[in-house]
Amino acid sequence: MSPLSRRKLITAGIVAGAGIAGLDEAARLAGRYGLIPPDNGGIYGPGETLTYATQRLLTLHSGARTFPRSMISKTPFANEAIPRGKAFERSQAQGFADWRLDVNGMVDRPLSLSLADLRSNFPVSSQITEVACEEGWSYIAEWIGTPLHHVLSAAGLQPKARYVVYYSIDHVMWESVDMGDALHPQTLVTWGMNDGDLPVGFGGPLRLRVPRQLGYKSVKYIIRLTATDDLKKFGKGLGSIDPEYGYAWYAGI
Ligand SMILES: Nc1nc2c(c(=O)[nH]1)N[C@H]1C(S)=C(S)[C@@H](COP(=O)(O)O)O[C@H]1N2
Ligand SMILES: [Mo]
Repeated sequence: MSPLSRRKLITAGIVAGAGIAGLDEAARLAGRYGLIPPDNGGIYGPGETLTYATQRLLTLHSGARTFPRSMISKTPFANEAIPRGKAFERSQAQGFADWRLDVNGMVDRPLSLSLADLRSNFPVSSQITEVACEEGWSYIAEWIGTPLHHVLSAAGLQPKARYVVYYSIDHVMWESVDMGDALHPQTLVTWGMNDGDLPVGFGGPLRLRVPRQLGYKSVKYIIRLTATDDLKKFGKGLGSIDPEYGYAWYAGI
């Protein structure tokens, strides 16, 4: 059986399971195929599992929509909900010369990369994609940076790693993605936007853009990437900060 038809079959099984025996049965089937998201408890849990499992089977390799240059938003909206904090201000005062992106966890060679390292020692990629907030607004911009998979290969990502957890310098925002998104070519360690450096309002000097998911997965001011096989060890074990406030860990669009 080809991988595609197998995927379709598993999807059909999960969806049929949801119809016949309810969401719990769907969750059980999803579990058999390793498609359980970390926020699978509580009343929304089975629904989250169904969404994640079916999306993953259908769209693992698909790309986020990209736009022509003419559609770049003239007045993009920078949502600055969480204060950046003192550590950010200290680094900003030095023009971010001391900014580091640490790469650790399940890697053979932990890294501590400066902005200059990222800009000159890795392949550069750009994309024109949309940031879509869960609150309904969105904007389109060009994002320029290093695909995350290059950074992970340089660090010697271990085959057993299943997720990448990433942190903002504000010590509030942290998120994670599975390897489907971590290794996807559009997932970008971003240092440029439109025609220049990534402005502070939009996450500069460094932001992880995850264009296949809602805006909150695109954490601004990133300082650390941790590869892991177990999200239960992080925070409340729900995969990221957002599910602690009732949002889905998997926020595919
Ligand atoms: N560090 C940090 N990253 C963040 C946020 C934040 O408050 N702090 N907000 C998130 C949310 S909810 C959204 S929708 C997007 C907004 O992106 P923008 O500021 O470029 O508009 O950033 C995400 N990344
Ligand atoms: Mo958001």
